[in-house]
Amino acid sequence: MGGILFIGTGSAGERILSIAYATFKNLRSKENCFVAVNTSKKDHERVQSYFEERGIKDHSNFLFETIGEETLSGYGAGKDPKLGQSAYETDKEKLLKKLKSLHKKENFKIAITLSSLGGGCGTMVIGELSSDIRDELGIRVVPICTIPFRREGDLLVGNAILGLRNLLDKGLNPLIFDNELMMRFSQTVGEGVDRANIIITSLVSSLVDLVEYGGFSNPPIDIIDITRLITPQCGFFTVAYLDNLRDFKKKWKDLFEFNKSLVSQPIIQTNCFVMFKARSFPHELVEDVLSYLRTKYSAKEIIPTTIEDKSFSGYTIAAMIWGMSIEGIKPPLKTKRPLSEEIRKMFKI
Ligand SMILES: Nc1nc2c(ncn2[C@@H]2O[C@H](COP(=O)(O)OP(=O)(O)OP(=O)(O)O)[C@@H](O)[C@H]2O)c(=O)[nH]1
Ligand SMILES: [Mg+2]
Repeated sequence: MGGILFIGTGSAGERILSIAYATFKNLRSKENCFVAVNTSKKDHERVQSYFEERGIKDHSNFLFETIGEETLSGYGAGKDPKLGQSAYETDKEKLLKKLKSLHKKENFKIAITLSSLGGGCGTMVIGELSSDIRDELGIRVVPICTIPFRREGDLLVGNAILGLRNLLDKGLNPLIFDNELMMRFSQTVGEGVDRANIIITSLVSSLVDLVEYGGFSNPPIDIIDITRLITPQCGFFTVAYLDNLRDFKKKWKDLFEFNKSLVSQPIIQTNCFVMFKARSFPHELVEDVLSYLRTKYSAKEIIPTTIEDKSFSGYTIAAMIWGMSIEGIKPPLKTKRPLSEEIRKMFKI
């Protein structure tokens, strides 16, 4: 009783959810439930074979829901968010009925929805479904979404803006993972996407840790507390980890900044959740981090918590920070073109 309802929408949402499920055993615990909502049946089959390859025999709490099958015949929504939205509208009643009955059985504490913005299915469905879960199931929702590599072009970038606007219009303020930041690490889009997925799934696993250990943390914390920090317009997350305390004391700030899921600036003030995790975490370092959040991120409200357990190795700081500007996202959410194309456009040749 009282786990997390995870929802993945579209190809990326479903893929990230399945990677998290396969990688972190603690997630699979039966009080959590995973639902992949997609127009593509192929994606569902892919995930099923992936579970098979990984030797995960029991995945009974990972459910597959196909939407819009009548019109889209089980294929993707062709990067057209209108098609994704109408697929959702068609099957919404049936889907919400299932989610309601799951919630009645499991009494979820919170829902976490995951999607990329940019494609046909996930872009609008994440906003629609998140707000329906909030309004009709009465659960608080934390949406997490990716925004496209800028070179993916006007269609995907434009779709992502549409999806973001839809979330904001519904009073949902997502945690954003900017795929573009992964260009720093990778030669290819595929490599960047893999790296992005590792970081997002680690965040998901930290949230599950919070449910598992939150009652023993200092101060004790309930994952629902996080939702009162959510404030416009959007948020980011970051993780800093090292196994050696001496190095960690010197480098945590660089790691914290380098691993941010989004680069932007606070609109005015921010609200922060920060989790410290180690076998035992030094008090003065906690103080340093809190004062850093106050000065660098104009943090107004901070919920800090320390989770200490003999089984933990190394030192981890995981933070989620809301109150960041969408206008201020860097690089801006618009298409990056090769220089030659820009010149041609400029001179109309
Ligand atoms: N981080 C991350 N981004 C992904 C992944 N797969 C796709 N993307 C990004 O997601 C965007 C496309 O979204 P998809 O999820 O593929 O699209 P969809 O919602 O399934 O839409 P349709 O296929 O048109 O129905 C692009 O910006 C991709 O770079 C993934 O596994 N991880
Ligand atoms: Mg797809």
